[in-house]
Amino acid sequence: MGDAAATSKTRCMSAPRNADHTIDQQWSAYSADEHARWDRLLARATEVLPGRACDAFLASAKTLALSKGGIPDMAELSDRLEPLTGWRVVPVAGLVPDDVFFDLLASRRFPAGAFIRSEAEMDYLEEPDIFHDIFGHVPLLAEPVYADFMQAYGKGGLRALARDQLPNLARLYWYTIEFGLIREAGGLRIFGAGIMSSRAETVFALEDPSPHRVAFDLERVMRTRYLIDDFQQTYFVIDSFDQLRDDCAHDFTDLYDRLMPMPDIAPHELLPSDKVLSRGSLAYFKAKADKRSNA
Ligand code: HBI
Ligand code: FE
Repeated sequence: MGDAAATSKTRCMSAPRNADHTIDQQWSAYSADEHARWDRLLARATEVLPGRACDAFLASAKTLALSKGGIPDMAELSDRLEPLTGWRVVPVAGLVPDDVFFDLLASRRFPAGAFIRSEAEMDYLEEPDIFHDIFGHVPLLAEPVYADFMQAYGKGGLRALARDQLPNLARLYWYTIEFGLIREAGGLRIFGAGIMSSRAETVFALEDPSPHRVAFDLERVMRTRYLIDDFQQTYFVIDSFDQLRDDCAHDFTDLYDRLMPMPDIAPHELLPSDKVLSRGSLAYFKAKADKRSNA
């Protein structure tokens, strides 16, 4: 197969890799189809965001002007982002090892998959692609408090790895950076990148009666298991990015020790101590489970 026919995924996989796992984005090698796919993904996701995405996300997406149409050039985008918060976006071929991921975040570099999903994966994909990573994650990196939180998370990740406590910290990432909600003056909004880059989950997370919506509590979140292949059964709601940054500013060593003997919490479980903003019916999840058991 010649280069012209290669997909961006195969190009990324064969690109020479630097010691920090970054690669050359090879922006000029994306096909017209791939650029058009980005534009379609962006249009579909953006349509549902006004009144649903948090203010900082919408404002920063506008300030950063992610691309001039088509797949963004990460070096150009980084040149606009860096003066704002010191963050840069660096191209990678796909998932990078945990230690590499945390090292990059700790030095204010966000690794973004350089490939774009195939037509068959428009609504769901297993490995973060450039649309999820750039559209979902990068706008909030222009928000100074969120930007500090992400770096603190990277440093925390390096400490957690050294102590074998990654599962607890990964849950924090999942329920905030990927699937977090925030309470704003106008009402509940999304800020998590996993929701942001999924049109269906954007609507589900805020408007469907099925999931629980519970006030964020660091310990509670760190004990809660999550689903990786469906909408979330519980969404956690922060009051501000200051809350996240301040909660994550310290070393979690004592916290991990305290959590160690405590049982995990199931994704759908509510605790008497929870500050429940809305109790979900779980109807969507029950219907799915019924369908599976009848099959
Ligand atoms: N690599 N490219 C990439 N993107 C991620 O989000 C990512 C990763 N490697 C590891 C990783 N995430 C996890 O360690 C964290 O989500 C906890
Ligand atoms: Fe992500």
